[in-house]
Formats: sequence, structure tokens, C-alpha cells
Amino acid sequence: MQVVKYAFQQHGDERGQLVALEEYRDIPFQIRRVYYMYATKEGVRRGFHAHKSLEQILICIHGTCKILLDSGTEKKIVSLEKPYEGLYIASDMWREMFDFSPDAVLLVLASDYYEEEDYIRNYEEFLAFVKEKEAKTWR
Ligand code: T46
Repeated sequence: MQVVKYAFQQHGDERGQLVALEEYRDIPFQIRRVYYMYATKEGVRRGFHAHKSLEQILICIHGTCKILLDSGTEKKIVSLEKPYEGLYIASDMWREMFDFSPDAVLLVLASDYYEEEDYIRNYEEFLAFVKEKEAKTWR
């Protein structure tokens, strides 16, 4: 499994840092939605789903958190600890977010609007979805 983690360009000067993100330049898709989570309670684990077509970039702009990526055959844990780092998550990837520091703000750039129908919330369904997609690729 290939983990795609971006290190965005930082425009730093004596005043501090600034990061600018432009669609199709820094972000590989059209940004249709931005959301963020904060004040995550200690010990909470979020996510537990994949998507049928949504692509996203996760940026922990303050504090730290960890992301479990599960392709159906392989799992990897990625730490997000810097406000200039972005983790790309393809649609057909099971994800769980955990170990949020109390001050963590996790910002997400998404390729599409919120649509509940795009979610795969059942792990067995996710495995079947991945298998079917792979079979189509080889057909
Ligand atoms: C994902 C991970 C990284 C909305 O109304 N609009 C939105 O755009 C989103 C993202 C959520 N919601 C509502 C739906 C739920 O009632 O907010 C509530 C919490 O959403 P959810 O339980 O899906 O949150 P997470 O943290 O489990 O997952 C979210 C995204 O939903 C998901 O796409 O990949 O963050």
C-alpha cells in the first residue's frame, strides 16, 4: 500500500508561516467541500468507513492525530503532526482516526459534497467492494 503524504510549501518569514492550497496544483482534485473536527474527546476513534468515490486530503492544522488506512489487504498507521502535511486518502480505503491530542484540529478537503450514499460503513461490504473493483480492473 502506498501512503501519499504531501509536504506543502510553507511561505515563512519573520512573521511566521503561511500555507496556500490550490486545487489541481497542490491538491489533486477539485475541492467541493471543507470540514474540520476539533474538541475530540480523549480516547475517541472516528471514521470506520470507506467511500465509493470521494477523495480527500487530511491536514492536522493544530495538534496531532493518527490515521489508520486499511486497503482490505494491508493496514498502515500514519501520524499527522505538522500543519503543512497532508494525507491523501483515496475513496476505497477504510479509515479510522484516533489518538487526537486535546488541541487537535483535523481539517479535511474533499472532492465532493456530503452524500451519505457514498459511504461504505460496513466492513464486510467494504471488502466485497474492493474485491469487485479489483476484478473489474483485471477483466
Ligand atoms: C471521512 C472522515 C475522515 C455533515 O453533515 N457533513 C459533512 O460534510 C460531514 C463530513 C459530516 N456531516 C455530519 C454527518 C454526521 O451526522 O456530521 C456528523 C459526523 O460525521 P461522521 O460521523 O461521518 O464523521 P467521521 O469523523 O466519522 O468521518 C468524517 C467524514 O464523514 C468522512 O467522509 O472520511 O471524516
